[in-house]
Amino acid sequence: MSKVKDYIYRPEFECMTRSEMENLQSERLRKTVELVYNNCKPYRAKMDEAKLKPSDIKSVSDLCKLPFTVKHDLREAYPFGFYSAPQRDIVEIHASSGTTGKLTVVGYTQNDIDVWAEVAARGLAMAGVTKDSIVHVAYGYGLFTGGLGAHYAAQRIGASTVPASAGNTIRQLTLLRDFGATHLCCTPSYAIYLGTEIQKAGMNIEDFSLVGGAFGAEPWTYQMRDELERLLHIDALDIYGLSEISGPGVAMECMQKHGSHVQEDHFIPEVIDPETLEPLPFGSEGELVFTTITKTGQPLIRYRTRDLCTLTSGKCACGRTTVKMSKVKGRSDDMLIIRGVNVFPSQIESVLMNINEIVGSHYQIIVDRAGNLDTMEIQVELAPHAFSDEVKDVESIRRRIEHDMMGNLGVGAKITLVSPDSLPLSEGKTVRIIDKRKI
Ligand code: DLL
Repeated sequence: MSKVKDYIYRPEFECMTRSEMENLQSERLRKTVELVYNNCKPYRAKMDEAKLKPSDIKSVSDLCKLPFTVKHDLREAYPFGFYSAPQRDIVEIHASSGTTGKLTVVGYTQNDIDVWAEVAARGLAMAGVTKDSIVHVAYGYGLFTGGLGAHYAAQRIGASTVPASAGNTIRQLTLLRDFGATHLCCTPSYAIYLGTEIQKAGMNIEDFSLVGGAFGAEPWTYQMRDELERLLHIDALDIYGLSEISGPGVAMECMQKHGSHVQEDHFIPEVIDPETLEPLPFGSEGELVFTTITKTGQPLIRYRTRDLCTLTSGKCACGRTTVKMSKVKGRSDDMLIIRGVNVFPSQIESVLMNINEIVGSHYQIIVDRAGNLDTMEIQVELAPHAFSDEVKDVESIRRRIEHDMMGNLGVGAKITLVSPDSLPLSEGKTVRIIDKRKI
């Protein structure tokens, strides 16, 4: 029997009729387009190039006229070139990995933090979080949006929030049990890990008070949900988000456990064909694109997430009418998510390029899952001149690379040095990534 009582935090928005929603979206879209055209140079340039004026955008049906935004645009404007607000109005800055190791920066006004807290609170309400709940946040705090996003959501609802942050499993379990946490927020793989460690730590799940949790930042399957629910005796719900749009809470699964409701009065979702860039109808799988319509610090127009999924419309059995997105089925680029941390192969390459004892371009990344935790091994070829019989020399190069990787990627990787010319060379596209995880 389910222990979670899903309730609708903001029925006036989450249960709107389609025409009410479209009217609201149209009004907010017009304002946003006006705002970015007048205040954000890259958007003015994009719209001028497309020969568009803000007055050409009258309703959501005009959305398809607007140009797309991609991660590369944000990187080119690094750090603050995508702001639509003056620096003095930005109250918080987050960042996530960019394709070349340069961070993708997101500036939030107080309004944007309020929007984020609101949407994420709607999400936690789906997991039954109320003022009486104790929410243990084991997402990392910092530039990553997981920790603070879940934190803002729990505080908005008025729950007791435990900002545990990531790491130190025994301490996490002790806090969870002793503080009587009712809800856990962390990556699904870490939650499973916590679950499997309970017995090993000499603890008993019966002594915990957990009923539910919001798990995301990385793709996970229905099978993982079953495992997580069995291990922790909870209802495990999916929470989706990305820093560029706001953070966790852009969409969240309700207790129907079949798709995540997109908070579409704040973020308009579209699914496009990643090749032709044409919008696809509901029910078709494609790349998810978002337009923010209430943010003021760094609103984004038609931002290509690279996440592949399907959108569906219609009233959900939970009572909500907002569009639902399926679980993310993969990505249309080569970004890897390792224990919730985004990693691009190009970041790894740029670290390797700076180490002259190795052949920086000869490497292979092997991603796997040990138990339920992601592992990453990077095999790199030593340059002939560095190839020595002295084990200690080789070991010191290996440790240096491991250290630099950790510093640059924010997640550990096992480095294996191999002899020159031992990695497979392919005729066509080099296979850099071997992902053995079954997701
Ligand atoms: O991962 C925000 C977040 C934190 C979401 C905590 C949920 C919970 P980024 O670091 O910018 O932001 O990474 C965004 O992570 O484009 C997806 O590829 C992936 N992702 C996030 N949530 C999910 C999910 C945060 N529930 C990128 N399922 C996104 C699958 C997810 N993938």
